[in-house]
Amino acid sequence: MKKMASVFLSLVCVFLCAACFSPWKGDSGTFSIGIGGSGNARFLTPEETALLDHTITLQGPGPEQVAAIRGARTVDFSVEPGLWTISVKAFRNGRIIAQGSRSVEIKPGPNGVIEILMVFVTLTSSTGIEMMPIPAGNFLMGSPANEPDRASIENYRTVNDGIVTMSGYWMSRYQITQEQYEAVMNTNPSAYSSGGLNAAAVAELDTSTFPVERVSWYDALVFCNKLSEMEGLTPAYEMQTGANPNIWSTDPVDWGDIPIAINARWDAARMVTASTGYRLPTEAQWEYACRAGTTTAFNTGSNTISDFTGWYNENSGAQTHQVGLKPPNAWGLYDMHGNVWEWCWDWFENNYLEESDDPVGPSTGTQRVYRGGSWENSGGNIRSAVRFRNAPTERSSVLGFRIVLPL
Ligand SMILES: [Ca+2]
Repeated sequence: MKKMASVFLSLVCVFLCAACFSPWKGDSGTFSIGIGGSGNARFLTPEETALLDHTITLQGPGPEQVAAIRGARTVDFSVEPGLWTISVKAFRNGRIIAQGSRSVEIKPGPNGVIEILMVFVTLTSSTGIEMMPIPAGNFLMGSPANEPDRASIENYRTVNDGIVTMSGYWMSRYQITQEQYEAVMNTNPSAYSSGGLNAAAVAELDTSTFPVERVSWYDALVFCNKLSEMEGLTPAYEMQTGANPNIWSTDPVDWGDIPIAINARWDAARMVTASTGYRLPTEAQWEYACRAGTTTAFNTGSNTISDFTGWYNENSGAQTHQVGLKPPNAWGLYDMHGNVWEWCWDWFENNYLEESDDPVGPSTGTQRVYRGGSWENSGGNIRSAVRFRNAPTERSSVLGFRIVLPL
């Protein structure tokens, strides 16, 4: 005899869901799956779930059952009582985002609540760039008035008491390295490399996994779109072509040579709506990921700099270092503090705009923001809330970048 069982994909805590089940009718059976977990896993928000495709597979005493659902949170199965293995995979644009499975005995009638631990899968690009899942959530962006070494440009927004709401995204675990940059751009401009301006400082070292530096904001845009093309993603940036201002293109070949002087056409680059490709973090994405839930001056949970916080002027020996040598933050990201500054998308403005949902900053400006501090800065200047900026043409041995992907 077959029993009906409904699988509820619940993206909130299963114990909270239990109260909202519909009552049993006839010989139907209903159970709930809560997607969540521990360690590198977390609960997805309903907003994130709405973006994902789920494949649910049941294997047991009867024929295998498979359901594919998009965005929805419930699906019905008809299964015989017995021991079944329930597997759930979550996809976005064909890439697996998270997966989990567990075995459960399906009995006639109510089966209660079943939790499936969803472990996030770390994405790795063909060039070896690891991307870590950053959960959706809220945070207080900026620094409190009593934080040492702060500046007024770190003041909280007044809207929503300074609380900023973020969607989930992926962020590269490390700063883009010299070998990753070279694999995409066929050049390594870094000062701290064998052919670089500061080659003498690293004469005995393999710098392939040192952060790339001396890259402009314009260089970073080209890197992002080229990498997206290599990965089969739709590029995130478009700009008017050099030949025809009426045509917008995502192909860096159409953009022409990367300018070394300020260029209005490059400054007018814009995001492609719903693009799936790599991009620079917004300033909000950068600080939210850096903090990883902390509210202290540093993402270690401390207001005091330590040797393990990152590479800064008192421990760097006046040079960059291989990425990933200092401990990661709570979300698995390395070198958010120090080593090299990291370009963000945003135009710089002294005061944050009063936008509290996924802020993207001003629509125009003259300087782009960078974050996190570098090997040459004091501890006070590698804090989570520190903001620096420069012209998008700036190429400096203290300045690199990392990248993000939409969920
Ligand atoms: Ca950094």
